[in-house]
Amino acid sequence: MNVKNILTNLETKHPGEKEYLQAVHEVLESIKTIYDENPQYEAAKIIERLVEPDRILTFRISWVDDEGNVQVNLGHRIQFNNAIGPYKGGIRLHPSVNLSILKFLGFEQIFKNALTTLPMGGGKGGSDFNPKGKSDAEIMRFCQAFMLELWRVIGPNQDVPAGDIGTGGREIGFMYGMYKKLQFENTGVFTGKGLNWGGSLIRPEATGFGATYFTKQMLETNNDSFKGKIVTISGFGNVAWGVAQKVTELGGKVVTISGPDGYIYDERGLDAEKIDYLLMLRASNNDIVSPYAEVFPEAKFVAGKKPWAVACDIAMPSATQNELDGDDAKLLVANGVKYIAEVSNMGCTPEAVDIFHKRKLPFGPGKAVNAGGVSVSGLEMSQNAMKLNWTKEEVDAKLHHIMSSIHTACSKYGTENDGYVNYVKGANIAGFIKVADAMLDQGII
Ligand code: 2IT
Repeated sequence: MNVKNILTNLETKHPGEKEYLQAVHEVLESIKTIYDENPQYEAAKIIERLVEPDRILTFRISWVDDEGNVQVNLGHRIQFNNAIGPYKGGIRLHPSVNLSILKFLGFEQIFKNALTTLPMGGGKGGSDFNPKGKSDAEIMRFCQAFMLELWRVIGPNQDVPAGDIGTGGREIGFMYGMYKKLQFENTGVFTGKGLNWGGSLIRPEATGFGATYFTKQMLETNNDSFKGKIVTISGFGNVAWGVAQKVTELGGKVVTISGPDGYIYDERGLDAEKIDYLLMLRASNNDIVSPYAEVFPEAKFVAGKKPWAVACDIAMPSATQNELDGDDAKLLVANGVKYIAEVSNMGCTPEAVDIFHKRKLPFGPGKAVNAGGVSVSGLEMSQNAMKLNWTKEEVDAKLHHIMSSIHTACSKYGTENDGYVNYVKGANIAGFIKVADAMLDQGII
C-alpha cells in the first residue's frame, strides 16, 4: 500500500478536509503491513471503497427563533459503511460542524463499532446549529426541522442515530418524537432515549464508565491501579461527568475539568457533590466552567487555558478533537504523566501521539477508549428488538465484558517485540480486519 499516494489522491478530491484526512492517515499507517500481507484486500480495492462514505445526505434546516426571526442551518448525515450492521453513530450539534469533521467521525466510527463486537456499521451526522444560549422551545423547533429531512433515511435496520456533542437526552427526545410522527411507527431508531420510552440504563454514563474500565485495564497491564492517582480531564459534558464519577469511585483523584472559557483546577479532587454539580453546570446551557470556582472557592479557575499544564499521572482528554497537541504532550511528559487515555474522538494530534509512542507511554486511542458509549447504544438496540429491559447490573456487566474484549483485541494486534502495547495500531488493525473481511464476503457493492 502506498499511503502517500492514496492520501494525495484523497486530498485532490477533498481539498481542505483536514480532520478527515488526518483520521484516514492514522488508520492507513497502522494497517499497511496487514494489508500488504493479504493481497485479497488490494484485489477488492478495500481501501478505496472504505475511505469514501456509501453516501452523504446534506440538507437545509429552516426554523423560527423566539424573536420570530427565520434561522437557517446546514445538516448532514454520513452513511459511511454498513458491512457489519446498520449505520450507527451520533449527531453533533456545534458551530464548528462541517463535512470534514463529520467524515472523520464517521470513518472512526466504522472501526470503533467493529471493536465493540456488536453488529453496527459506521455513520455520523450533525449540524452547524449552536445550542449555546438557546431556549428549550428553540431547541425543539430546530430538532423537529432537522428531522423533517433526516427521517427519510434512518430506521432501526438502516441507520440508528444517537447523541454526540450538543445532542443529549432532550434533543434525542425532540428528534425521536418527530421521527415517530412522520414514520407512524414506534421503533427503536435512535439510542440514548429516555428510560420510560425505550432507553437503556447506564447509557448516559456508558462512555465515561467504559473509558475508565478500559484505562483500568491499561493500568493493570502494568501492574498498576487508579488508587491514589492524580487524573486530569478536559470537558465538563456527559462524557467528562461519567469519567469523573467512575475514576473517583476507583480511588483516583480528578483535579481538573474544562470548558471553552478555560479550566478549573481543584487540588482536593472532585467528590460526589461536585460531580453532581457538573450536571447543573451543563444544564445551564452557557458552555462555561468558571462558575464552579464561585460555588467551590477552594478551586481555581484558569481563563483561556487547557488543563494539560497541571501535573498528573493519567490524562484523559474528554472534550473534542485535536484538543491535546504536541506542546501539550511535551508538558505532560515533562510533568511525569504515566498513562494517556483519549476519551474524546481523535482528542490528540498526530504530533502528541507520536511523543507518547516514542516515550513508550501507554496511550489508548479514542476509538477503543470511548467505545463504551456506542456499545451501550448497541445494547439499547438489542433491548428494543426484544422489547425487554435489562437491569443496571446486566448492562454494566455487558459493558465491562465489551471493554475487556476491546482491550484484548488491542493487545493482540498492537503488542510490539519489546512488549509495549501500541493501542493505536492494535485498535485499527482489529477493527479493520473485521470490516474488510465482511466486505470481502459480500462482494463488490
Ligand atoms: O462518538 C460516539 O461513539 C458517539 N457519539 C456515540 C454514538 C452512538 O451511536 O451511541
